[in-house]
Amino acid sequence: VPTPEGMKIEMRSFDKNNLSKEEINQLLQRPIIKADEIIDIVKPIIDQVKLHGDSAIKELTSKFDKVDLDSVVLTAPFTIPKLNENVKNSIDLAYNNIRKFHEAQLTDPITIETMPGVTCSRFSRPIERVGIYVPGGTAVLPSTALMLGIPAQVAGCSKIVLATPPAKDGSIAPEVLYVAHLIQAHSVVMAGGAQAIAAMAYGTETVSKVDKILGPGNQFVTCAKMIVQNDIMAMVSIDMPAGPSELLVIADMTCEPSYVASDLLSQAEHGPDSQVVLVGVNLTNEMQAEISKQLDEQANKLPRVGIIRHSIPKSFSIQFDNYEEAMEFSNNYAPEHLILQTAEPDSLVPKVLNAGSVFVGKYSCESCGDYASGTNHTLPTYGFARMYSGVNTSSFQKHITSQKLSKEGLQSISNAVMTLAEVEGLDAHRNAVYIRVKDN
Ligand code: HSO
Ligand code: ZN
Repeated sequence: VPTPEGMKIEMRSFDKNNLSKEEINQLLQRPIIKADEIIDIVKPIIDQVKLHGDSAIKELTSKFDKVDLDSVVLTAPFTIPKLNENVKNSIDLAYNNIRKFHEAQLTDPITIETMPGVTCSRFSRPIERVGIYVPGGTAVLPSTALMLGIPAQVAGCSKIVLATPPAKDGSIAPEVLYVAHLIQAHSVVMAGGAQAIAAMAYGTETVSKVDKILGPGNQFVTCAKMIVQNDIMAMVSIDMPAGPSELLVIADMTCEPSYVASDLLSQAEHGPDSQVVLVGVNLTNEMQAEISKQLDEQANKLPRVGIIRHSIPKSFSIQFDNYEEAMEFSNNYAPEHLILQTAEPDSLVPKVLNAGSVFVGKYSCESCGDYASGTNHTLPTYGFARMYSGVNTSSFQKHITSQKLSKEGLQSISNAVMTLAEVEGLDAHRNAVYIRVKDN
């Protein structure tokens, strides 16, 4: 239930000592996504785009975004309206930091001799055509265009297609266009939702078909990505499944209550489903009350307080007796973002097993990572931090292996290969070795 206007905006609060194991497990659960209902809506949209291409995109954009498009695609070079100098410089600063960090992720080829004369290598190549999805909705997100476009550019993708829904007047935000220019995008698809995903997966008269689609989005976008990934005829992959955005803060008595509250709110303002969690280590009642007071006070001054009235009541704080328990809870929750506001935050980092990205110490707010420090903000949500990494340079690459055997190398490995081929009953395999070594 959203908090009505005039009522205190607060999280539910728990102490692990008053909870059963089941109740703690319950808190780790994310909101249930009604996948079937969403599939029923998304599937026909995908089929429509597959069948009717651009005309379907125009029809759906008119229906959902209330925009009548003359053409679906803007192709580089883009005409960029003049940006405010400070905005331009800020985008440039973010671009440079994100670029540096993602360039550092480029890996050298590996070559090793596994045994004399048997050389194995691995090298990377860019995925050629990539589609990056920049959500519209309640906020314009040039930062997401940076986070997806820069690693694509660094990896060397030859065609970057950016899709984003147009504003009510049919335009694309100048900041997003400027980023499209910086990342050397090939084209901008002026569409959002499942229709944009379908257009990039299958291609239309004017939208280029891509090999991989990356980027955050609402439930319809995510569902569309999952469907096209499973359609072998589309021959396209995606970055990861996604749910609503989330943050977990671990705080002890050395934390700054106003900072903690500001961090929780920065994630809570994203959307009504955003979930924020405060994990306290031995916080006194006074400290908990101070954080709660700060949260309410700061929230009520924010333009997006309406969204926060939905997200904060769904969120919670939970108290633990020591750092080990707090870390265990965090690892089980596997948050998209983890902030450590404790006396010795560095000492907790080695204990992080599951998280999308970690913010160490009280000056490391999530906002810095969201925009400009260098790390990527496209991160696994919904507990998928257990097995997925956030978007990074290798998200835009394939790793190819190669090998070279000398005559002597083949000789020394031949018995093992022929024996294993026999075990598997695959005689042609055995023969490919035998035919080469029999005369020696
Ligand atoms: N916190 C978001 C990313 C973002 N923040 C974009 C601001 N703009 C990802 O969970
Ligand atoms: Zn954010």
